[in-house]
Amino acid sequence: MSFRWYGADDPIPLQYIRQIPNMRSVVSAVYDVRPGEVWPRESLAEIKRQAEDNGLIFDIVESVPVHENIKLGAEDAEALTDVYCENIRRCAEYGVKCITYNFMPVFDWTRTQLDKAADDGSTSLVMYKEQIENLDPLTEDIHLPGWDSSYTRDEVRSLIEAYSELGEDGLWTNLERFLKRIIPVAEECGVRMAIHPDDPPYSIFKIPRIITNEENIDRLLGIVDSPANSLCLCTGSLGSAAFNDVHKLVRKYSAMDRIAFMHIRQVKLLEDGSFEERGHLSKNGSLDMYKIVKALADTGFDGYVRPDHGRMIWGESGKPGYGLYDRALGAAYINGLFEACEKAKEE
Ligand code: CS2
Ligand code: MN
Repeated sequence: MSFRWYGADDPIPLQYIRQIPNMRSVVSAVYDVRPGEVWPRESLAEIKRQAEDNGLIFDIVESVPVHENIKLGAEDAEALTDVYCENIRRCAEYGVKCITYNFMPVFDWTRTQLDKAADDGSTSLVMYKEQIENLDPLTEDIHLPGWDSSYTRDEVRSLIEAYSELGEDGLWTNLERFLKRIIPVAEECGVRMAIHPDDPPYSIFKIPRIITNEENIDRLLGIVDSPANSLCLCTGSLGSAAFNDVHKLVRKYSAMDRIAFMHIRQVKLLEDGSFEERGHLSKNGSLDMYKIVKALADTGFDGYVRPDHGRMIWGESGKPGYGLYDRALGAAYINGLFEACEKAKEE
């Protein structure tokens, strides 16, 4: 069981994280270095020291971001991939066993609102289709929550144009080249690379997205058939599209030992394809959490787990999706499901 921590700027102290029952690992990263640069050893040493001072282990990184020029296959892609490999080696030097990353062009997750209030007064992240469909990043200066605000409108426009031209095939080619370079390095230093699925798992604004469904995940895992080329299976991300049967995917890839890291979170799919993040319980959303955890227990999963995003509850404020309280409730719930599933196997 692990918990994401944003380092010194995170309002949640590691000491509180440690107090969550069964908490083992800190999921963190070096946040003050831009993609494409080498992470200073001192920064990694500092995260490790702080984790250990608080009785926790720093063995998961989320994320080492992939520079856009790698995804675009630009001239300096190879040099940037060398830097990436060096970062894998450095993380390993400090005890990291799993590195999460994603291959989403330009933007990480997409939502239209980060504080949608539910009936009980809790707030959560949502993505409403009609709000997205009315936006055009090529003509408007849009700032969706969570998107890298350091891009100017012109930069966003030229990136979007470059990716539309590249298309899915081009993106696959560049992912393939990247994996063939990084996976041997990861293998050598005992690290499992865990790719996070695209969130949501379909194209937005005509930007190609490829880590989206079973067929594409099979293709990804086939590029380098090694446990070092694995998934960060995010139930909420894959579950934001009706075509993904999440517990089936969990069972399949866990049985193949290709899940290094589980992000467990609930999502409620609405009829028009919109979705809302919800509390972790099965009855709160579209995903059957019992079936998901049972699939892991049945297949002998021994990778990392974290409660992914949580709602904001009990008056907490902070980074949307990353408060303490609801993620801690999520961890407690996931712990309970695991205990029940493991004990049932012994009976
Ligand atoms: C996501 C991503 O899981 C999450 O919290 O919102 O930001 C995720 O961390 C990255 O896509 C992993 O590279
Ligand atoms: Mn996730």
